[in-house]
Amino acid sequence: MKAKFLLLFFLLFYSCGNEKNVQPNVVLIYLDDLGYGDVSSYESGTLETPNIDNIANGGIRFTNGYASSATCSPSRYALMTGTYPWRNKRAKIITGGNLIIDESEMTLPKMFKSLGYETGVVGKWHLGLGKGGPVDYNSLIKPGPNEVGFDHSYIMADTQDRVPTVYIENGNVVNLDPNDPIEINFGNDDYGLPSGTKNPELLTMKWHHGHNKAIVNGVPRIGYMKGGEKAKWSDIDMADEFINKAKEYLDTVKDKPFFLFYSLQQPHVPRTPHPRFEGTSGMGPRGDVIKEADWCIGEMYDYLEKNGILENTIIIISSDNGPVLNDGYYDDAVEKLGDHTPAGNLRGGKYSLYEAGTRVPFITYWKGKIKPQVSDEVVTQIDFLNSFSSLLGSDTKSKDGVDLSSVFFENSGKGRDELVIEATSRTAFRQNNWVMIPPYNLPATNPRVNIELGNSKDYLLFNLDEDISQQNDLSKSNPEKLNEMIARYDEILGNNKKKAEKLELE
Ligand code: NG6
Ligand code: CA
Repeated sequence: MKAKFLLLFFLLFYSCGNEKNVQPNVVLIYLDDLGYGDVSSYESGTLETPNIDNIANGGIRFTNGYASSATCSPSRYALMTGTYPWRNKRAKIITGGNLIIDESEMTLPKMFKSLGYETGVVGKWHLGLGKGGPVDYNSLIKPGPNEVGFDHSYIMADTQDRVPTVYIENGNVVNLDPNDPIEINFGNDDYGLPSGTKNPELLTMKWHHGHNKAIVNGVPRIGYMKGGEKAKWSDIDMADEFINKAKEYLDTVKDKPFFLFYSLQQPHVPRTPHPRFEGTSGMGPRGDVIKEADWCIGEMYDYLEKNGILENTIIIISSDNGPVLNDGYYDDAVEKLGDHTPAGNLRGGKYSLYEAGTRVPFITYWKGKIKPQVSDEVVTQIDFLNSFSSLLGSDTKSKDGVDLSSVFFENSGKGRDELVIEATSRTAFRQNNWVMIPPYNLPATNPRVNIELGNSKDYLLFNLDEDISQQNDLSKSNPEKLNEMIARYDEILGNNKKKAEKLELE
């Protein structure tokens, strides 16, 4: 009897211990417009990010880590679904639009949920809300994050520069007074709040392009807004709000396996650091909000450590697209840049098919499991779904993901051989160390943001091994490689091959 009891006890103990090992928590930290060179451990630039570096230096720092796209919503779509965004016509930058993930689609949080995880998202969403037309912010908003796999959500709908400037918790606008309903529009219906064009005297931040409508907290936004006075967020407190809400959520789930998507708003415009971070970078608000984001990441790390769950938590840090300085406001990002290089030695930036559009900081960390390493393997955010699924013993697979679990979590194995990258509906192809950019009959540079987009009348071909900054086009000198890549690219894209002449500059 006693022996049986002991055996049972042993089995129970063993299975619990074992289960813990195969069900690590996951905190996916995602930044908005953070460039490859904005993180000091990436050994470029002059901005110091000690908390990100601490995680990068204790984990795997990928030097060939990619977002799927050079803008936000498509990258987030690929991150969540493991599907190339160019397969989904709606996966474009969202301005008040509907949810671009189909409720029937497999998602990262759904995969975790199927294994018994608690799943939460705190921060920027930008994957759309509702369906079938304009969203009514005055009743339960769905479908949204809670309908595509998250048990809990505390989000900003689109971006900090778009209305409505309110938080949404599990489908309800936080602090909404029913007697002061919210109305917004992105057309020409000028109502409600004073606007940037009509009331420049009310501005504390000036607009450069776009961003000339509803003024909230002195900052003009994209879109008009009326109502919702008590629900409006405070921009300078947004970083604190998100980290506090993330911790509050973790307080409720920390004893179970959990997946948290912690999606920071920095350093997207408008850059509104809390006063305690003002001036900390010497680079104006863009640098200051990166310092602020770095502090938030340190807070998250400390939380996990203090609660005794750091060892059993995988931390991922990445960004949804590359860097931009002037993205629509005069905020000294250009003037105070100094020697800092947000894109590192990569060409282009946000919106670009050149490397800096999609190659971003990319870090995996698992204390005691992952050994510190710098990896040159090609990895993408599209691969998280398949890789976590494989790590956790699930059969779930996405359409375009590759199982890179050994590369991400075991310091072994090979990355991708090929990858189609996307930038505002244009696509290009990376194969091993080669990049081929097809012709696009569009301006070479977006003059408003001053970024080279990778558009050219002819094919471009680069060898990243020898030419990481994409200065030497080899399309004429190596037609064999070019043709080989065009053939494979056409094969992957199939019917999705874009007609360059149909595209417009977004
Ligand atoms: C663009 C905005 C830009 C930024 C971007 C979305 C204008 C002229 N430009 O339309 O400021 O908000 O959308 O950025 O309005 S993203 O990182 O979320 O994709
Ligand atoms: Ca972004």
